Amino acid sequence: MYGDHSGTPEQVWSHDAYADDGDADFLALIQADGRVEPRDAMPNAYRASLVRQIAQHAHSEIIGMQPEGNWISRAPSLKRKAILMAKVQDEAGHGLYLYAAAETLGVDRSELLDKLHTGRHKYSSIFNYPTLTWADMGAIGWLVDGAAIVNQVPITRCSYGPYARAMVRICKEESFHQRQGFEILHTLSNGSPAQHAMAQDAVDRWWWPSLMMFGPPDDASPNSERSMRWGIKRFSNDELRQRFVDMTVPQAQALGLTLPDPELAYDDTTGHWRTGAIDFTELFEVIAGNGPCNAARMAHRRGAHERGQWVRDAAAAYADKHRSATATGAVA
Ligand code: BYC
Repeated sequence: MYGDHSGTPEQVWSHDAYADDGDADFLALIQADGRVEPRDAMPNAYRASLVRQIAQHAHSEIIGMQPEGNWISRAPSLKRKAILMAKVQDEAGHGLYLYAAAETLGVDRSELLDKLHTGRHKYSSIFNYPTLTWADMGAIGWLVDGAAIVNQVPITRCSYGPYARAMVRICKEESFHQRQGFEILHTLSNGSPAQHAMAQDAVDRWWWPSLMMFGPPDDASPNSERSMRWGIKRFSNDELRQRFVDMTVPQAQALGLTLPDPELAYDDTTGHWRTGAIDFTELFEVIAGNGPCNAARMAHRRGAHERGQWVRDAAAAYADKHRSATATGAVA
């Protein structure tokens, strides 16, 4: 029975069907484009793959606060500072929704964070590059959030209900982020020659890493086939990458900026923009921990987690106090 919200999660997670690798009811639900809900029986591998993807996504959101957080104190005006602070706070919120979505699969947030901190979980390669100038705030908003939208809008139709629903609000916020990045670059591109050059330099550095965000090419993507069959992913890595390129080239033209690819050309027969070859060895190196900022990002994250221990202790003590006061009737 799918969409059944009765019983406790523990009761359903110990259900026999949970250990099975995809029974007829589950496959029929997926084929009918239905949504799997937390208390539904699901194959172990489906659950594990969702935990893997949602956790990586959540980790990316909170690590993604670092490159932009780096510029809050140096934003060029009060307005820019307020916008950037709101954006970085949005990323924290996205992490929160996504960790909560992962928890509906029976994992604990502290376990997921521990896996991130000990290098057993990945996060997006894109956040291992440095933010060298203010124009990087524009390039991240325009390219990184632009890529995120293309990748994440299809996840609003993911077969797992809580992940799909979390993505609706995230995508709306990413859309605002992308526009603010475009606006920063538009201002710089139409400013002084030095500002234009700063905008161009940022685009030159962020273009190729943004294309790598979509993951390895389809023929080197071990998870894609099954994730697409199960409705976790709706499009392949290469399909989404192409969609992003087609969307972004005209926007670069509107900005008066060039993309750093001499082989970029419009293909009349397919109606798509073709890029030069992407250097995927760089992606694999960054994923393996050898990008320019991997060590710094992880050290900062672990430090922030340790410094936040008192907040978690205080919240737990407050919750305990509230629980015992409620049990003794001291709180209505
Ligand atoms: N970086 O079989 P594949 C954001 C891993 S948040 C690192 O194709 P899959 C934003 C992949 O995990 C951006 N690792 O995997 C935030 C897999 O390893 P495991 C994050 C990568 O899952 C703040 C292996 O390589 N977005 O935009 O089918 C501010 C083989 O790959 C990367 C999401 O997480 C990478 N780029 O497809 C601004 C969206 N690419 O797990 C913006 C949700 C691949 O087997 N996730 N790997 O050990 C997805 O859509 C998919 O998980 C991916 C990868 C397309 C990323």
